[in-house]
Amino acid sequence: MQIHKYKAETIGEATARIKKELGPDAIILSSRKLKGKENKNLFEIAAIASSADYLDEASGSYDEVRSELMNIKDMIHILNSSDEITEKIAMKPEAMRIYAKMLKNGINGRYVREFLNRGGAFRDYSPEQGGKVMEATVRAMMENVGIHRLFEEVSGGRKVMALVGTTGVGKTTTIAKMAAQLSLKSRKKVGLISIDNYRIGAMEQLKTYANILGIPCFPAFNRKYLAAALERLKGMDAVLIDTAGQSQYDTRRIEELKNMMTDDLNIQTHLLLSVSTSGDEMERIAANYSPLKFKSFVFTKIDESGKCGSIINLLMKRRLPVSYLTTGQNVPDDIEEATKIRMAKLLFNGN
Ligand SMILES: Nc1nc2c(ncn2[C@@H]2O[C@H](COP(=O)(O)OP(=O)(O)OP(=O)(O)O)[C@@H](O)[C@H]2O)c(=O)[nH]1
Ligand SMILES: [Mg+2]
Repeated sequence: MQIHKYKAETIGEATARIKKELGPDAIILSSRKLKGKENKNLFEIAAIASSADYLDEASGSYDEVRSELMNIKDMIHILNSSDEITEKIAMKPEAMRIYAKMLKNGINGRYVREFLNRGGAFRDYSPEQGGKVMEATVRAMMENVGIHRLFEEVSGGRKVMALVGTTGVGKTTTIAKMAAQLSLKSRKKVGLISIDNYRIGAMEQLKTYANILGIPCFPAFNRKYLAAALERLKGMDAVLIDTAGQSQYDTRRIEELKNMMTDDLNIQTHLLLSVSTSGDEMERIAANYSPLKFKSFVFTKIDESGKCGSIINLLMKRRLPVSYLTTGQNVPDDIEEATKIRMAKLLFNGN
């Protein structure tokens, strides 16, 4: 294994040379700022051509070494963007690792730097304090994540909730999961209403779940029907309303939905977003659905995306809490109430 050493004024310059000369599989072994007058502003980076070289010769547990190398490999990503911050943390492996991990999970670089800064990653600390910096960085991120317990007060007065979102995001399935959890586990009286008048078979889909659970289910074609259905479900602890999927660009239909669920009906609305949707689209969906005054986000299809950083990118802009996460197609099991711990793991580690 041949170790190559590079000197350059910026880390970015050095990594560019490493990539050019040693190829894309190059691994950075160490980086340090050189001391002495003649070396002012110079960095020295040691690198090898590929991880295979290193693994052949490395002692100790193979898996351990490999995971360490992957961390180092991630660093190449961030070293490529040689900005002021990168230079600041270039000598701090722990901070670099957090930076790389968060970027890799899709969190916007601007936010990662903000969390690192608040977590103290740019201040002086000893290597042993690295773990603390990581914890403080994750805490700084989590200050922006609110949790909304949807059914907390189900016992005191009836709760009426509508799930809204784009087509196929998982509204009907999520309602079935919630209804099953509430009626089977929490022994609550639950009723369902479908105001999906667009898709053929929409009502049948919900009714099938209602029949399995042995709970009432009504269609509502307009506001009058909706008010009547709510009246019939007066004795319930919770009423869940399934709505038709609306394109975020179809503002007319979103308006129609708003006019149907008038304020006097006391319906709380929650917006479903699939984590496999791009960050920009999530933003647009949240913006275009805002007339419905939704109270929380439900993130669906967590199982279909390795990266969940787009969630925090959205929460930084739209400061609303998260209520539920859905993690698969199985009814009723693939649903989780959002908790701070779960969200921290999801945002930091990915799914
Ligand atoms: N992998 C995965 N699939 C899901 C999840 N939630 C729902 N689905 C699937 O997504 C598809 C659409 O789910 P629906 O519940 O019908 O979605 P919808 O929002 O009601 O759709 P429309 O009523 O047509 O707007 C179905 O195949 C579900 O099984 C999830 O958390 N993970
Ligand atoms: Mg549906």
